[in-house]
Amino acid sequence: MHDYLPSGNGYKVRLLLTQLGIPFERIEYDVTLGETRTPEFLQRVNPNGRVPVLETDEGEFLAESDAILFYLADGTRFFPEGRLERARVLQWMFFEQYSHEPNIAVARAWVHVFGLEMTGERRLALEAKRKLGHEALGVMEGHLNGNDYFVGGRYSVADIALYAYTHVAHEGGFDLAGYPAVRGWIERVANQPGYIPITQG
Ligand SMILES: N[C@@H](CCC(=O)N[C@@H](CS)C(=O)NCC(=O)O)C(=O)O
Repeated sequence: MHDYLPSGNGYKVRLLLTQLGIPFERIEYDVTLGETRTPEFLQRVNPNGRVPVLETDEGEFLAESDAILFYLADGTRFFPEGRLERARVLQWMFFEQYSHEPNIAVARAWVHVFGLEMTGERRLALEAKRKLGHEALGVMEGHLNGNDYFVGGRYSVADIALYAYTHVAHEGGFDLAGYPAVRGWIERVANQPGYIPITQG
């Protein structure tokens, strides 16, 4: 697995691989040094210059964290069987990639990972990310108020996809105090068998 330890996108894959009991080798890149932008990486691993990328035993390279989750989880207890429920997992994963990750993960990356100096322009951009991030958290809160998990009443890769950056949202300046249902769900996910923290490679 081509990875970067602080990455929530990478963590999604690490967590699922561990919970599935699949041994894996991690190849670490420091994205703050542009190590995923070298000509070799772009040509061999991912032309989009990003991790995580799963390199299979057959020598295939699969990018995009939620696609990797689908690839690994399909046919296991982490992915439901019914047609609508399968689509619902995708619904929450697309929500994660469009409404959640670009705001909550990016705010965290600016503040916590890159430690960017806050110019006036960046402060405004960060405020915009925080506003949209809180909207996404509000949608999650609404769903979890009455549901223990995102799909079908049980833990699935929809939960893994959303958990990755939600449980570290405070590192991007998001206060979860106003989201009690989200906080309860964070605890339920952290109590799943085979759970590992984001800091574990
Ligand atoms: N949509 C992608 C996003 C991947 C992504 O943004 N990866 C970041 C680390 S979290 C990265 O590799 N950044 C390095 C760069 O853009 O140069 C996914 O879900 O895997």
